[in-house]
Amino acid sequence: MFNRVLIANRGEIALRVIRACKELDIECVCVYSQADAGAPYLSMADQAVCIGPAAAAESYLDIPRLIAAAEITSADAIHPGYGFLAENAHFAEVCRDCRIEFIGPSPEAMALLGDKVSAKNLAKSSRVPVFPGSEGEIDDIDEAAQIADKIGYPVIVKAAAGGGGRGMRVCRNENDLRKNVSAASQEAEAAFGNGAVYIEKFLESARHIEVQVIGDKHGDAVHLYERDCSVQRRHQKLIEEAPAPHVEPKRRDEVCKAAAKLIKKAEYAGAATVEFLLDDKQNFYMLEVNTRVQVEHPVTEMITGVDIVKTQILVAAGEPLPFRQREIKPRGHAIECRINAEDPDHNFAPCPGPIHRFDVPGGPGVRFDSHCVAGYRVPSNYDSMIAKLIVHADTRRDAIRRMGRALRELEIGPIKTTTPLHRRLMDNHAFIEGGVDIHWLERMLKA
Ligand code: MV4
Repeated sequence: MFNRVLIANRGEIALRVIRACKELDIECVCVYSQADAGAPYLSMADQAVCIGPAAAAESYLDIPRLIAAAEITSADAIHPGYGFLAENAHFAEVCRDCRIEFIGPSPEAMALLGDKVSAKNLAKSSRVPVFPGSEGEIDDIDEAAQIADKIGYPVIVKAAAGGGGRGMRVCRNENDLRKNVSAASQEAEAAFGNGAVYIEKFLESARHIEVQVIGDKHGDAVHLYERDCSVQRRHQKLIEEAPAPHVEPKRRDEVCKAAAKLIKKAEYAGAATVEFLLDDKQNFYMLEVNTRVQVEHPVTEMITGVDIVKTQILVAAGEPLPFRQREIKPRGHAIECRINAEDPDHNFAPCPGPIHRFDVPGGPGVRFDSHCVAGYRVPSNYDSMIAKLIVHADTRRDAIRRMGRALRELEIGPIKTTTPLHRRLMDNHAFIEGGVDIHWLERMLKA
């Protein structure tokens, strides 16, 4: 097992990894930028190392500074959290070259699944359902137009290296397609250094379902069931839950098994998420694979009892998965609300600044993951998520009522947060009914 883990991240996920290390009796070192100096979660690590100024490019994204921090503190592993360098195969490779264990997949597995064209090809050969479209990368616009004719409009152009909605264009006719393919390719080249694009059938309305998976270095892989993340705005998730409501048991079983098969085939060691769209006839289509621990991992932890972050560390250290697929029995229902320092009444404008009041909810079935306390100042340099409120109960209806109760216990001020919006959503009939699609929240906010 590792002696010392360096945490190459900040905020709530840094604290989540600190907690996992403590429970595994592993020392941890947390890096921080000047903007995060003095943050209370840093004193919960065994050591904290300042790695640079507020700008992420000169701190949390600066590979030489992170490696230097690991070497100076004799850390034998690095946990990247989510965001920043978590899905950067070059960083994973530099860690390997420096004989520091990257707590995540090998650079090869990360590159294979991180590229959407190669992930989709692997999915096809693993009988994981995908949208009909181009056989891999488009290199001829006339050929692309032929494919689009065959599958029928609308189609969507996507960047192989994109993710989370970046580099996508919907095409409703051949004119759109001819314009969008070269524009998308140029944009992708500028943004990701990879101009590869592909096309597939565009689905107008769907739910976003994702399967949590985890593999070890001995060729074993299991799934931890699915989450529904359809409540989102501009590709930012607001609410996630598990299990996904109103999914036929047979479909759920198929998609979860398919996701586990995919990462087994990739010889993937670590935690990953396989994303799908679910159409109104309950057909699944794979979108992409996230090769990191995700923000919303707690809802899966709550229904399965598996500690995903501890398991990430164990498998990175070469341990076999400590459970078998048949031992994973989902129980009850979990919901997570993301508490962001944003004003939902003013187009979700970021609201950084000092927090004077920070009253956190508690009681049965409530989990509150946050690095914030009263007296903390939310820096303006990073993501606006300041807390995650997670509840677990026997049924979805009970979980919604419990979330409503917990949201009324939560008081954060004077900065604005997404809390009042979440309170409204827990009383919303369509949300309570369950099965809302990925466009529902944006439609609701306009109305
Ligand atoms: C799609 C799609 C419809 N059809 N692909 C957006 C993020 C990226 N992961 C893939 N995305 C989409 N891909 C096809 N073939 C609709 C979306 C999409 C979306 C997906 C998940 C969650 C929210 C979304 C919001 C808008 C569009």
